[in-house]
Amino acid sequence: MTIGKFITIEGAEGVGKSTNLEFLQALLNEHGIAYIVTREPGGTVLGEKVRELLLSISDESLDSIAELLLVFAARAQHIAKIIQPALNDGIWVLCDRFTDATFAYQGAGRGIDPGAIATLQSLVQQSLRPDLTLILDMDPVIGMQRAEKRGALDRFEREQMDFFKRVRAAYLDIARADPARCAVIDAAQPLAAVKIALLSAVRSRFKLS
Ligand code: Z5A
Repeated sequence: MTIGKFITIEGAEGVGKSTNLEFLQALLNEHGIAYIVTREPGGTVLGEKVRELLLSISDESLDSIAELLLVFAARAQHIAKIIQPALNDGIWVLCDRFTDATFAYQGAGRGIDPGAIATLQSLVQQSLRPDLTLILDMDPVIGMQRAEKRGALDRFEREQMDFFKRVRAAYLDIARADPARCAVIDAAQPLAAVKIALLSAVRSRFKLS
């Protein structure tokens, strides 16, 4: 049995991850490839509870290290219960955010040492890394305008613009450091152009027609 492919999609607020995931699913359907779609934080019963804790507004502010550990606790469960079993069965995994988000949000955003994040990454993931990461890149001012149109802002979306600028810069740094894994897509283009760029990155990476 061939192991499945692990594709992650990343970017700051409102870049269109959910919208573009649908295009990706259509491509895999065309090729008869079995896949699951999942997300972080989330993907399991425990992970969805953690997601609620992370996104909800509370009177008690969340300590950054507590936030980091919650993200990795959810990830450990997600890998053990969903991601690794699917990959082992030859099923492709499409994941809305993964550890690059931790380097971007908890690392660059909150200022946590990336070395500490890398240590947790090794502990929780061992050798598991995405085969392809699609980074949707856009000026965070536009992204926040899109996010605001959707209604009430969550705990992350209430951050200041500087936070989102650091997040964006971190994603671009990650892509520069690992070009074999990452494809950066200009998400400010009209959706039809984003779709073409995204699907072309996936097709060329996995030699799909
Ligand atoms: N987080 C973290 O801190 N650390 C971690 O390790 C992980 C996560 C894994 C939840 O993520 C939060 O968790 C996240 C970081 C933190 N921060 N926040 N918030 P999330 O992925 O669930 O949250 P999100 O970034 O807000 O994603 P989203 O709500 O799913 O948005 P999106 O998927 O990027 O966008 P969308 O819903 O597809 O599109 C937004 C709107 O723009 C929508 O109306 C679209 O129709 C429109 N759109 C999309 N593309 C276009 C184009 N090209 N043109 C015009 N309009 C467009």
